[in-house]
Amino acid sequence: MHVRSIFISDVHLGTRGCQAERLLDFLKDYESDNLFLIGDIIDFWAMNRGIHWTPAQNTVVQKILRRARHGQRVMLIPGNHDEAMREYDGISFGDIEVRLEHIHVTADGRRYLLLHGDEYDQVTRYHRWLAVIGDVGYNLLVRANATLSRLRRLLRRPGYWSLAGFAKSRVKHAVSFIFDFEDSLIHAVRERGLDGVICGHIHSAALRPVDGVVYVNCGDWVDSCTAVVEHHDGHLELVRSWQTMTTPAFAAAQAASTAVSPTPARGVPSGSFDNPRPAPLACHEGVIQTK
Ligand SMILES: [Mn+2]
Repeated sequence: MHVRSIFISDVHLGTRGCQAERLLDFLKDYESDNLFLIGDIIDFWAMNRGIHWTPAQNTVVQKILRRARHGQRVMLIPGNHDEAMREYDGISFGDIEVRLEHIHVTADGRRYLLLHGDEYDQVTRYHRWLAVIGDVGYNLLVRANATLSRLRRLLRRPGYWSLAGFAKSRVKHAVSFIFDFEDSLIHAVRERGLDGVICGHIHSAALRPVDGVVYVNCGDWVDSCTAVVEHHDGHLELVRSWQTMTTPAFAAAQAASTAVSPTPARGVPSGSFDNPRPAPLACHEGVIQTK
């Protein structure tokens, strides 16, 4: 499928948790004019503790460089796990532009602020040590999830169930933390008179209108495997990798008509990726008409 733009964040290359194969499948399915990499693409934090670099992760880097070489616009917005790149704001490395943040204008003229978002996360901003401990705990959870997934495959249970996603949706503190993060970003875009924000960082994918602005989070490629795409008419869609992988016909139908309501795969708890807060406008999971 060809789309105008792809937005991905939190790939965490260099870690065991990185689901590079799923990302490669997604990139195979989606071609675009623009590719925005919204932070934590390479995880230098985790690589201080030990590098886990697979051939698939290498291929991810090669595919991205190849897209840039072939005339796609590729922009890297560094996150906190690749903050070393932040020194290079405004510089282009070959065909890849580095920006701390960027205002993207969609095909239908809406202005979205693109940034990783850790600046709006009170935990990483003021308690770096806490963020590092949280990061180690999170990695353990993700690894436990990989084991669980293998078990599910052995037992032939359909779909992909995310333990970390489930835990996040159940833990009250995590939920209020997500709310605080979203609220401060929504406040920021409203102050700046923009139509929305597209960010990452908290590994919780969302695409939701909130009082006149749109909050979009790309999710991650460690746990939920999600990306956001902008279609040629300017509408945004949240793509979940396991859905496009398992049911390509559904993905095509979903792209063709926003009126089609997806049937959640069995065993996938609703609200495990998205915020459990109800959406104020009529928009079914993942797809929103931003017009
Ligand atoms: Mn981050």
